Amino acid sequence: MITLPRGRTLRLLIGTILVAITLVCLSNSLSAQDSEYGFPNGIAEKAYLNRILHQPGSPYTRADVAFAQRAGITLVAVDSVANNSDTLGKPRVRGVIVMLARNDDLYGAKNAIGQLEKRFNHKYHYPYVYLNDEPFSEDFKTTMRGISPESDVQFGLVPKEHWSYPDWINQTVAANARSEMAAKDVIYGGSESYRHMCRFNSGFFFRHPLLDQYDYYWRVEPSVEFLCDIPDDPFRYMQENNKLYGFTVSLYEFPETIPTLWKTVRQFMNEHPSFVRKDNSMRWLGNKPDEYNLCHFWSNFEIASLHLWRSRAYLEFFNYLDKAGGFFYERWGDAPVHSIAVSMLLKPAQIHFFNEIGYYHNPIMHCPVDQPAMAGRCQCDGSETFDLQHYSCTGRWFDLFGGGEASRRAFKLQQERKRAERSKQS
Ligand SMILES: Nc1nc2c(ncn2[C@@H]2O[C@H](COP(=O)(O)OP(=O)(O)OP(=O)(O)O)[C@@H](O)[C@H]2O)c(=O)[nH]1
Ligand SMILES: *[C@@H]1O[C@H](CO)[C@@H](O)[C@H](O)[C@H]1NC(C)=O
Ligand SMILES: *[C@@H]1O[C@H](CO)[C@@H](O)[C@H](O)[C@H]1NC(C)=O
Ligand SMILES: [Mg+2]
Repeated sequence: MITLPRGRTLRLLIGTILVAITLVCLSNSLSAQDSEYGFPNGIAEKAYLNRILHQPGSPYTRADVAFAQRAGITLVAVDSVANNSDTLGKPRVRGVIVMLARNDDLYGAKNAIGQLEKRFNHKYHYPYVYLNDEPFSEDFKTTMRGISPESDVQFGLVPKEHWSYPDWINQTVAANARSEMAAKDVIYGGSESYRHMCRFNSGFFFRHPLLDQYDYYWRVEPSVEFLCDIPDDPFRYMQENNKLYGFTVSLYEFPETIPTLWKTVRQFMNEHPSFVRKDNSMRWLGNKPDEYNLCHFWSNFEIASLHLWRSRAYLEFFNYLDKAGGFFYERWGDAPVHSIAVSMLLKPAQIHFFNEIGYYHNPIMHCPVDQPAMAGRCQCDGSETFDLQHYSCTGRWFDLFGGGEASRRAFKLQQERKRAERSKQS
């Protein structure tokens, strides 16, 4: 509290000086934003607000602030809702489509991006970033540039330190773990590159310099399919609605791949309670704190905030898991790692189910069921969607946090149709 001195003139004078100082500070910070982002006045303020808004893990400690300063990030609570829907002049959302791929994924990459272009991006021209742990071939680059001629397309090499063993990993132990898992037929259990890939997607992709300038990313894998026209811009939706993570499919993880993951997560939560949101979404992960129900968002599709992963809370979480060694001694996937973090760091309203995006990654399909609203826009049958089948966790999501009425209706239709088919046969 500042108590102003008695005496009207003096109070007025000091008041005026305080106001003037505030105005100078404000205009300085605003013009700094303008020069950094090159937007006209007003819009710059909003874009800037948006960028700093999307930092999970509030309220921040002094250490968070110091960390943010070092990292060049400004922190504000993710909960302080700014109205971003006034997008007069529509500054571009800093969104990017990202694909990690190998040179021999070219055919699948071409297919997946071709569909995304046709369904969505030919109208928006969001840029593409392709990442690879080896240099992309000229053939890959030429072909992928040709698929999206109107978008900026960049090809990046994953730095070695993002795709190799940290020094605390005993590689003999890791190799033994791989052969044991292979012997037990655990999916990708014997693969070394798959483990580097999962660790990279968990802890490193968002640090690639080609992504520095972006706020949101859409992860696409080779050979996935986009089954519906996407008339609205999902990136803009995320930005305007303060969403930080978007999914289409959820399901149960193979328990053999993550024997000690949950134990490690619980240890992290005990040691770092300040990173765990009080109003988090962790109910989705199970009814009892000591048991993980294996639910996770299927991370081969993600539309999310890059700042979510760049936050101190997430980086500490990732480092903790990485030190525990489970990316190599077990086969921790980026899907459960991302999903557990999202559930811990975000409240349900910050997580979005992208129902309208029809999506297929072998062997699972998500198809929007809000028919006939989607009629003519999709090449899939909504009643065949995975969402409410027994191996999906999306029904649990609906139960806990709402939504999904249309999905439930379609599921009922599906059951009725199957019953009718059965009775016709008998
Ligand atoms: N550059 C590179 N990319 C990889 C490597 N392994 C996997 N990827 C990419 O990482 C992503 C996930 O790999 P996938 O093989 O699709 O793994 P998955 O989705 O769990 O399994 P399936 O799709 O069922 O095979 C895809 O975008 C792959 O192209 C690798 O060794 N090098
Ligand atoms: C946000 O602003 C827009 C335009 O100014 C207005 O139409 C809309 O109602 C506002 N939304 C909220 C939630 O305040
Ligand atoms: C790595 O593990 C193997 C097998 O358990 C062990 O013999 C070896 O001493 C370990 N190496 C280091 C550097 O700890
Ligand atoms: Mg895949």
